[in-house]
Amino acid sequence: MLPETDYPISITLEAASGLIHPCPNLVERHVSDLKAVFYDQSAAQRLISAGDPLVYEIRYYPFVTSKSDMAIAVTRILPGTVGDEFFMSKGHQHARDDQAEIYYCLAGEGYLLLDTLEGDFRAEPWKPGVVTHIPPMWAHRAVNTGHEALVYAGFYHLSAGHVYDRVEQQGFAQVAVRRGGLPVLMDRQQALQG
Ligand code: S6P
Ligand code: ZN
Repeated sequence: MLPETDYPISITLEAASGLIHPCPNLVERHVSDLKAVFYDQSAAQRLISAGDPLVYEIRYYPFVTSKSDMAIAVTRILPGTVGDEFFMSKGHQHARDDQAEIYYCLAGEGYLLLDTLEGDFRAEPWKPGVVTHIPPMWAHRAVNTGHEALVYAGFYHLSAGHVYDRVEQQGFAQVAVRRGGLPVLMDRQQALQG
């Protein structure tokens, strides 16, 4: 007889809404939870004072067995901006240097921004159906540049761990901003200088 945890499990995922059933874990992040990562700190503070809106929510299901620890996390980023910078996830690296992750874009449009924080940067354009492999040690952040919610699923090992400090302190090389009504990527240093 196997332990209870070691039998197959199925859950359901609604691509358009990002809902999973069952959903044992829900995390909400408001502007105040990721204030430090937006380049326009005054705009972030104004939004917090005006009610601190929700930026995104994460629903995740841990598939933990006696010998493995995979998980699925479905993130739904709302449309919006802080100043002219699009709503985005906080961004993190994995604590373990042997832990990759796979992201699958389910709804909406935007970018997956990837940065080694040591000189390499990539922006992967996202629309429904795009699957991106995130190699170990690349910090990753999704940005919603559209008018609807951006929904994506991540597949990873829980033991990968999350490190947010370096992203918070250093930022990514580029930011996604709305200029002339359109989304553009620009150097963060240039954005900071106005
Ligand atoms: C976990 C995975 C995602 C993110 C989520 C929110 O490894 O990459 O579930 O946690 O997209 O991003 P963040 O940066 O707030 O954790
Ligand atoms: Zn991750």
